[in-house]
Amino acid sequence: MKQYTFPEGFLWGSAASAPQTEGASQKDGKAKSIWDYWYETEAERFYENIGPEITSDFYHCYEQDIQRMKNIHLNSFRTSISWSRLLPDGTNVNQKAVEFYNRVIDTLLNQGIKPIINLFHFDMPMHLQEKGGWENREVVDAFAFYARTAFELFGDRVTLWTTFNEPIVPVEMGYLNHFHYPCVVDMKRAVTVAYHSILASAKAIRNYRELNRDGQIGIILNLTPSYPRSQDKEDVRAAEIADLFFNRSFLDPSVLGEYPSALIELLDEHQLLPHREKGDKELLRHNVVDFLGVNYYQPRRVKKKESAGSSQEGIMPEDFFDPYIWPERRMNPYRGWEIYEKGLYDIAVNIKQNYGNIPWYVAENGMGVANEERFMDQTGTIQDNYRIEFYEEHLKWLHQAIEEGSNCFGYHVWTFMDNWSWLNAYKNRYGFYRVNLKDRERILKKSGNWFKQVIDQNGLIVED
Ligand code: BGP
Repeated sequence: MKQYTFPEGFLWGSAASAPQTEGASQKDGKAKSIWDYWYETEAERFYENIGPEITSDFYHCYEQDIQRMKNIHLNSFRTSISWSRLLPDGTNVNQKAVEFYNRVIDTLLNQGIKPIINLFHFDMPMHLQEKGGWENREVVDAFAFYARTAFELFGDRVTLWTTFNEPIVPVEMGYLNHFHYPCVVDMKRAVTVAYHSILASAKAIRNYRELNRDGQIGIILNLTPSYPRSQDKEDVRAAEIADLFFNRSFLDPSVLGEYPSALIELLDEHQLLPHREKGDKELLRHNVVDFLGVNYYQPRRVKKKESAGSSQEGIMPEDFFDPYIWPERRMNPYRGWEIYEKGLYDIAVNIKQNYGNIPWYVAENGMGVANEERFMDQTGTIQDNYRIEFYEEHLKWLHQAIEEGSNCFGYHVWTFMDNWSWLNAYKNRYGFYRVNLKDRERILKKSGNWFKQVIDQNGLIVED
């Protein structure tokens, strides 16, 4: 048997978000987010017409759910606050929301589960989207106000905060593709959205530091290591550009306090630079994160541009490279994502070598599988061995990185219980607990028990 022991005090837990778990989307004074609005107007865009109104009903079941977390020994849990629940009109605090988040935070703490609270998980309040969302610089200040409000209300007990989860996703899905509202396809506008998101993150960090709370603040990024098809110069260049657009566009300003000059040059060359104002550079330079959360699901493989022509919508990131299908790749066929465990190690090495070995944790890693009821045994337990294997292989690489000095302080899976997904609703299930859609009953899967053991051992004990 081989042991993979993790550092003392390692955070073992899971991640979630308000819009994917809370439900009660129109209850107790919550205003509409873009998701509520979009579902109301175009329900057919949602998988099986299932929208965000109920999701996994955490709003009503949080107490039992936190007990379930405790039952499998999680020592930490990340979720987000819903901006449109806390500040329905952008200015006045909704007391019902304060009560709810207070109860969630206090219950977690009473159970010995450390809360990590995120502020933005793709859920722009609709009244701000009507003003242009992240395209409008006023929204940057609206976010900073929301962040300050949350720090003031909950910062006495929450000591780990994050400003954004995967801020590149609204850019990619909502402004480069029509998969998230507002379904715009325009790279210039996408760049502005990205730029304003990073300004908003920096302003929130500044507010947090001004309040002098006893805690730390970070950002959660989905880092997709970019691998070139070959060491050929043009393939390598293609991978560098993909890395600039999809990783370094948020990683560098968040951790190093400035954009990579290669990204600025590239955007400038194509007249894509956003409008900047005096003081922006200083704001970024002085408000870097204390730690990073890294979501890792899949790598990005690219080759030099071989296919012809650009799209009708003008220049797009894909004009600089083509996707490359590695003949040896293994896929999660349900989600269509490559499984490449070593990617996690490569991320750790990159953070160590190029980002000052900043403290970081795996903020999401997981495997969504469709029709999991196929794997249910006579006792009703889903035998999700594929998920256990997925986690084990990632943990081995993570362990190696830590052995080599990576400053990783935790591992959070996506996710604790099946929850609602933006594009796929409840098609692909990720949870340690199955959520039965008829009555929202939760049933522990085999992987939940496996994780409990991992936590008890503070690592893996596996056959050599
Ligand atoms: C991440 C998001 C999560 C979650 C997860 C799984 O990108 O932060 O919100 O949804 O991916 O992806 P999906 O739900 O698309 O299968």
